[in-house]
Amino acid sequence: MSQVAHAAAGLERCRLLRPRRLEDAAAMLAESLGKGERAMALAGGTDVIVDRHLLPVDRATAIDCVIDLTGIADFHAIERRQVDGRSVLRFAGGVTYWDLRQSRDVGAHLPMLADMARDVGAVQIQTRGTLAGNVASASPAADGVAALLALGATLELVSAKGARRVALKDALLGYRKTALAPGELIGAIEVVVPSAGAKVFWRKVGTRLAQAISKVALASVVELDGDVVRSAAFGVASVAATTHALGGVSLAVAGASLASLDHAAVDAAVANDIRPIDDVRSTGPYRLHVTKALVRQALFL
Ligand SMILES: Cc1cc2nc3c(=O)[nH]c(=O)nc-3n(C[C@@H](O)[C@@H](O)[C@H](O)COP(=O)(O)OP(=O)(O)OC[C@H]3O[C@@H](n4cnc5c(N)ncnc54)[C@H](O)[C@@H]3O)c2cc1C
Repeated sequence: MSQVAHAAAGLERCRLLRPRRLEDAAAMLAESLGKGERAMALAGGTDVIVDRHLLPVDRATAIDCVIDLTGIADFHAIERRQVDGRSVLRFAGGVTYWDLRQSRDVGAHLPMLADMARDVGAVQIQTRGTLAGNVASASPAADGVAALLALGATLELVSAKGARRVALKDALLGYRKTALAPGELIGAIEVVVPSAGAKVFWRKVGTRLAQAISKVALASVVELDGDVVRSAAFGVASVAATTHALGGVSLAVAGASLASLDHAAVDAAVANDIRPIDDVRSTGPYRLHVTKALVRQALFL
């Protein structure tokens, strides 16, 4: 069931639809796009509303139809199940940072995600902003995306044509650009819980914790066989055009023993992976320095 209303969302007039089921949301999006309308999904609005209000009226793109996802049943669900002997956490598309902080499963099995959520904005943002919205916005400074990259997350994309699964690392195509096709919604995000002996790391460096976008933020999951790195996955924010997976660093350390790792070689791999820039929050050289330091902490502490 849906409710239809006319709403003044910011400066423009648009049709507002509020579906109760994800399939209905996908159908509404398809129908609106099929009519040639400009349609978009709205979750917590913490990116959308800010972006639209920052733009001068004449530069804001008119939107014909907004699909409000906040009425979808069970869209805040966090479920844990066993798959091939590993614990998998599934976050429905409406899961907020606050949901992550409150979840017993996250607290018990993946506290790094709750730590990340605690560092996003302040409580007001955490209760509205969603993990899926963080992914769909594809900002280079996305804390949630950094954590999900380190966890090797998979996106479940839903459209009127059906569902497909895409690895998050393959879904980030460039600055604010994702592989979501028009009409696709993020229905859920899944991660495999790291093994008990893994080194799991989160650290955000910014001017202050609350409300500050990061100068650099790093998440990592290092799986070990004794002292040998079986795999190392990273997600780092604010050092490249997209929140970045540091693929070169992962390759440089895989199979090596931590005790014998060449720190200079790891630093060189970091420098090769990222393209930090100067902006209002920091400088490129400082960001490079901090990223190297965080990668060392993640590997060696
Ligand atoms: C004051 C403030 C502080 C902030 N601090 C931080 C911070 O410290 N770290 C950080 O990473 N971010 C921060 N943010 C941004 C963060 O709140 C957003 O990135 C948030 O996660 C986006 O989720 P949302 O639900 O609000 O998305 P919305 O704003 O509703 O939507 C954002 C985009 O995602 C799309 N979308 C939303 N849900 C879906 C879905 N299920 N499927 C497909 N597309 C979808 C929308 O169409 C839109 O294009 C901050 C924002 C503010 C205003």
